[in-house]
Amino acid sequence: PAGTILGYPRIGRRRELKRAVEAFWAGRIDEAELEATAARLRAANRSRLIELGLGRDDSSIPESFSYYDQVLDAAVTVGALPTRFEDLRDADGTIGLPAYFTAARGEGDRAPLEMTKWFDSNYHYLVPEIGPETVFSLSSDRLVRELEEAVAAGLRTRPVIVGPVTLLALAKPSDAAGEGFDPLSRLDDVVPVYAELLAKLKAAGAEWVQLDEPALVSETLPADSAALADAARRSLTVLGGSDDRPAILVAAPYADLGTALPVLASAPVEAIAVDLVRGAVPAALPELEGKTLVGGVIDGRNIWRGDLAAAFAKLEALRDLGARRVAASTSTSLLHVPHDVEDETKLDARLVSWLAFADQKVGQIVTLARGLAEGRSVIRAELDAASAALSDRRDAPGVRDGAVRGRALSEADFVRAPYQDRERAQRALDLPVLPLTTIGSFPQTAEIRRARARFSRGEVPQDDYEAFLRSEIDRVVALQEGLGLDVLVHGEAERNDMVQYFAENLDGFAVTEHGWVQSYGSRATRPSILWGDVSRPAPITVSWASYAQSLSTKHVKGMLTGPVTILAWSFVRDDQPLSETANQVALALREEIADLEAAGIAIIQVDEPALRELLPLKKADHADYLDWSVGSFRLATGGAAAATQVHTHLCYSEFGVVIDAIRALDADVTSIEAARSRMEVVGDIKGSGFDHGIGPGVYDIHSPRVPGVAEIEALLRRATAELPLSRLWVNPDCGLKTRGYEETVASLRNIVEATRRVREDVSVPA
Ligand code: THG
Ligand code: ZN
Repeated sequence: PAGTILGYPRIGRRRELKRAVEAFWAGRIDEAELEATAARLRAANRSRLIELGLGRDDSSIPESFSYYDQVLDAAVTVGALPTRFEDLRDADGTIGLPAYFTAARGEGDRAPLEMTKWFDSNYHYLVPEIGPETVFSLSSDRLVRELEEAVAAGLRTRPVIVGPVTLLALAKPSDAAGEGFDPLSRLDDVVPVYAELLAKLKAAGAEWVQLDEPALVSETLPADSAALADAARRSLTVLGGSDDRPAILVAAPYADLGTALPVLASAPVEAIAVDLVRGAVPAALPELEGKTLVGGVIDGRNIWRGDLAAAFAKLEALRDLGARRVAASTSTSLLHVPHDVEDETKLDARLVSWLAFADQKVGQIVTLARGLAEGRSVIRAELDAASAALSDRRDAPGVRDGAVRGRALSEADFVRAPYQDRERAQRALDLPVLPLTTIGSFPQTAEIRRARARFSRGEVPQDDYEAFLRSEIDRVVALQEGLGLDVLVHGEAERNDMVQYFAENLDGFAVTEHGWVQSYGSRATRPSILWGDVSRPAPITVSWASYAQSLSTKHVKGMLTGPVTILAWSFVRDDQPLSETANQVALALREEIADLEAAGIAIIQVDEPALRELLPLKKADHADYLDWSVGSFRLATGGAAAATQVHTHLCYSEFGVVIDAIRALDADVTSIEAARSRMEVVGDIKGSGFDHGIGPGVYDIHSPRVPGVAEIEALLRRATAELPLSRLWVNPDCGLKTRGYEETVASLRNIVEATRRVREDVSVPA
């Protein structure tokens, strides 16, 4: 085919898959009904792609469905199930849906597979566990059945599966594996199972198959680039060497392939897909004869209509490399973008004309493919229309705002008073040893969600809604006072999402109605669209924070989301460097901080849970990223008085890669996740020389389990043994919004009691 996409959203235009999967988990529908709903969704997606112009029978439509996650799909296909789930296989050894979902979500003592970020995206995959004991065998024919389903409907689609190198490179050693075990060492054992799968797909009618090998572009995985490229060469030699297989398309998106590209070019496969949005068109490429080069020129990571003429020019440059054929594609799967901008009836029409969600991107691919087949002149009108939209965007009001751009920054804006001076000034806060606090959000009850939904539908007047929110704050403040916490929060009942809330209250952002993007499993977010220069028309959080503060003599924290996280969890404009956009958001937050201070808020938390997640895949890009990301946080907080205590919160405990950045944030207090790793992270903190306030979490909020007093006490003692008492804080791992009140109150009560016990031993008489 002259045009294709690497994958399509699978959650459904109205999140139908989420509803069906969650209904199945709750026992409201049975497996057959879930399968039927999923089959209808797949059929609807195929029809939609045909309607948009992809071919019925040329393998240009990817078969890229997943019930939960594509990495879990691949692991299950090759039978790489951790031993704790082995007994859940069907009698014939097949891994069916119940075992699949149990591996994803856990059950009783069976811990689920760990979840982590998929490359530098906001999608989370499940981490396979692989050891010397893993027995690889074809254990699911789901992909074969989905192809058969398409064939039966008269279509020839292209099955997509995560390839063997990426599967192993993303895996972690199983519990049974010895020290230093490398999952990639099992490559030769897993490849034959892939070969068997390819033979079955061929027998079922597949003409092409797509192997996703994005691990080849990453420099942030445990395996180095040379080892990954070598593994790719070995696996493709075997898979390509078989004559009982469909044609193979190897896709390695998310960044430049670098030295892995020649390896793929010389492998016995029929097509290679390269990311030409993040990567460059190679200058030359030997050994391409007979191969198809699939140019990923339409950005799969954002929602901009973009420069179609420039995309076409990249394809023309690819043609000069001497491949047999060149095809147009998206740079990555369209998994990262919402379905259809036509569904957005409330967005400004002018903004809509600048946008392309998945379906519009498919339309762009079809256009480019026609241009490749019939010549540039036949698509002139489409190229011109895209260019016109681009220049309309460039000049539209709000995209460039003189008042925002006119502000000059100086070095001093990024620097607060020296930490020692701040520490001294902050003694006026009069906090006890081991101050007790929470991360910010309290449980989002069904009542809160209902009230917000009714307010946003216009069914409840603003005054009533705000009165309801104040009554929530009354309750949450009283609860914290009763428990004996030292630094209180207002609970964030007014926020749907920690990014969307700010997007709704800042100029330069738009929010969507149906723009859902899968985050993990059945969960999704609606990233906001950051389209213009960012400014703050009015204070955002001040009234809630000061209302809460009016209820207590204890300090109430002001709660903000940091600039890097706001960028990471939005679709960000692509017409200027991220650093510039980040500084605009930072300046808006800086104004908010000044207003919070003026309203008497003495402790202000600026969360940056996404600081790690935007870290580029290429090491050469790390320094620049850390420079601007840390810089934007410092710009946001740099105006705070020495006596104002600035907190930050990060949602992970892998201190390693970003410890220098965390230190450079120069927050007075940093809270991090630590409970799941049993406080192991305090060793890393100590080793790194980190010397500001630190709150290693003592309560794993990801689980409904209530930690006991003795257990929390042991964690605290481990922390006090390693870190200076004067800098230690006591808090849960993360916000409490996904927990219920019952377990939250029980857990906080135990945290307070454990802290009381530790304080008794450590307090020195004044
Ligand atoms: N906000 C935003 N992006 C995020 C997170 C966030 N990305 C990373 C991380 N947190 C992802 N984690 C989650 C956790 C829960 C949900 C989604 C992503 C979730 N979503 C609801 C669902 O799918 O049912 C919908 C929420 C809603 O109604 O808005 O539960 O915190 N921006
Ligand atoms: Zn967190």
